[in-house]
Amino acid sequence: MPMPQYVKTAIDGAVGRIILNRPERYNALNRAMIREIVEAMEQFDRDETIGAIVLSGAGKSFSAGADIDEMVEATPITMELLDPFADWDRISRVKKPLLAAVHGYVLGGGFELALACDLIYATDATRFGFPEVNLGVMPGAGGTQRLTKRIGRTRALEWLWTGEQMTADQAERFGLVNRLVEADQLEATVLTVAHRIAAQPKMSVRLIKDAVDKAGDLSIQDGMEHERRNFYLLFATDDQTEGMQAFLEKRQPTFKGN
Ligand code: CO8
Repeated sequence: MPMPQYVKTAIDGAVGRIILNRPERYNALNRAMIREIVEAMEQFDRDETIGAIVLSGAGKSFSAGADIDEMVEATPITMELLDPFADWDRISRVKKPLLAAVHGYVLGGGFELALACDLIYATDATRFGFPEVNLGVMPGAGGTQRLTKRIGRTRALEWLWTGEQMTADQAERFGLVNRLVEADQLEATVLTVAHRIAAQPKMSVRLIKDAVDKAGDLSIQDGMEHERRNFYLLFATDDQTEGMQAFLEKRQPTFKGN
């Protein structure tokens, strides 16, 4: 794989880190950058030593959205042929927890990238928004769908139509972020959560994400049947034996991740 140009990656114990690294453009997402982000996610997803993946942005902001320079000459045909969203779609196939630590501007495609993550931590000065309408377009990487599912139709429409920026407080009130913290606490906070999750039995974490994802698509009864199959499957793991045995023996469990 060629050296990534727009992202930095790092491994911090059992946590894989992906840092958007195009700060001079507010981490505007060009196609190559999205591919690098997705490939880094997939690499960590395959790495047995990694239990959680943290995404963050270098410089003043998480991301000001898709790279407008790259889109300005686009036509429906060039986009159909380039199929830029094929890479975005790969994000929803990542099985491990994805945590986004966002600050500064989280706009357009940057907001969509954060919404594609499982957990979002933000600073109290973060600004969220979908300004695409101001450019004569609209979100294309899941924004209308994910925002609506999270905050409801009427609220979503107002933000998407006006293109206005949402404060961190509003985002928290709408349930879009897990926690707001001071800027100098963001990295420590998200890493603490990521390490906590990464230390949990890996198959439990994986099948919990799989079951929770089904809650958005399936009827309650089908969702519960899916959940039950995942529950049964966990009884095939050593971590289930260890977790329950440790409880009965009144000791801390030692999980092996299988
Ligand atoms: N694309 C390209 N360049 C950008 C972007 C962007 N999204 N955002 C900022 N930049 C560049 C600026 O052009 C500028 O470059 P230069 O120094 O060469 O002039 C540099 O970053 C710094 O930006 P500003 O001078 O504008 O800095 P300010 O502090 O004045 O403003 C803002 C910061 C508010 C973030 C402002 O730059 C801004 O409004 N940016 C655009 C935000 C936007 O409209 N985002 C939505 C883009 S469309 C989208 O995301 C569609 C997603 C669908 C997925 C698409 C997949 C193909």
